[in-house]
Amino acid sequence: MIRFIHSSDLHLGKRFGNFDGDLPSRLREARHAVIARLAQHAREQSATTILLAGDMFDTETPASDIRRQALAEMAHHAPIRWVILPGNHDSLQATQLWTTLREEAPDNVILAVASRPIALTADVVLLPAPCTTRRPGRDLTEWMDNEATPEGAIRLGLAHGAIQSFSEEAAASDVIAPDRAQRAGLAYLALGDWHGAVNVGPRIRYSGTPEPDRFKHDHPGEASLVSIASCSALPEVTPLSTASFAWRTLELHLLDGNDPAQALEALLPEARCRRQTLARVMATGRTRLPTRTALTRAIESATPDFALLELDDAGLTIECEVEDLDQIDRAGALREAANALLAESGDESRSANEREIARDALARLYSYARVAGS
Ligand SMILES: [Mn+2]
Repeated sequence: MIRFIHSSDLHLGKRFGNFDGDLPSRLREARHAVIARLAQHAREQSATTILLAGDMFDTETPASDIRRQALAEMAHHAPIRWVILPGNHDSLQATQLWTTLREEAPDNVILAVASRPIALTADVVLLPAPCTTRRPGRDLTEWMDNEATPEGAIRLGLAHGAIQSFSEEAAASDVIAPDRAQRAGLAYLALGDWHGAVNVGPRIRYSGTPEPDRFKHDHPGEASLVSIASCSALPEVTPLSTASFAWRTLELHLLDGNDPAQALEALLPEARCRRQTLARVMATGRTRLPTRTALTRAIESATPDFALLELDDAGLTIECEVEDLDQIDRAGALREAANALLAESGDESRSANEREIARDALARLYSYARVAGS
């Protein structure tokens, strides 16, 4: 019997350079804080071991504070054991990183840096497949098929990479055989790389990242609690919530006549959660310029509540009536600019990006004109 926590893709030290202000450091700090949260779950659930299936670090050269503070936090939670697997972001090619980790790792941290079995207990053997390079170009789990272990032992696999071409970033030649658990007689294959939790089969699973780092997956951060009774028993998997930030894509469908402020408010999470929420509002539907302006105002008014609030209006069609353009001006240079932007925003011979720029500019021109005229 073994009970452990499976996690991956902590990406400690990730810089989040595409965001402004305090947000990058808040997101970076949240990734570090996940270590303590995983340990707390392990204690509460009587799990003895935490398997990290690759990409613990975001880069091959994490800053020394990132590395040392992570190891100090892990040491603090002994006797819980941590197993760290090199992923594609922190592969074995980063020789300096792994040499330093070997010198600094506390006793309760196991570095799974070789394709060799590691005895976790008398009857549980871990078969790790560390990433040798960023793009290994072959299935690194293949060796597990022929590796003998004591009779009746529970065989656990640990690997990082794609099982299909839906990987975060690996090339197709790196694909892990989706039936590896079956072929290698594994009770469970713990995978990392995909940042959302995915059950690939009864014995093979991506834990997902414990702290989401992008909008793509639209899935709360979690880790997997895994209990296995014997080498033939099916693993029992329970998700554990681990994230401090939520990344949410919210679809706002507008029709003209809708009050965008009301529609937005109905969509947004409750006030207290907003500080820890990054939200992207995807507006769709059709509106006229006044509604579009009211939507921008509603977004601007809610923005200070959030870690991040963005509007993506690429799917929103602006219907423009002459009377709307009349609000900008009845004639003259501004009106001509508005006419030109309206024509560009609907000109199918232009790229989607050009049309979007024209649409945004027209909406801005309208809102400036309204402010100036009011
Ligand atoms: Mn990753």
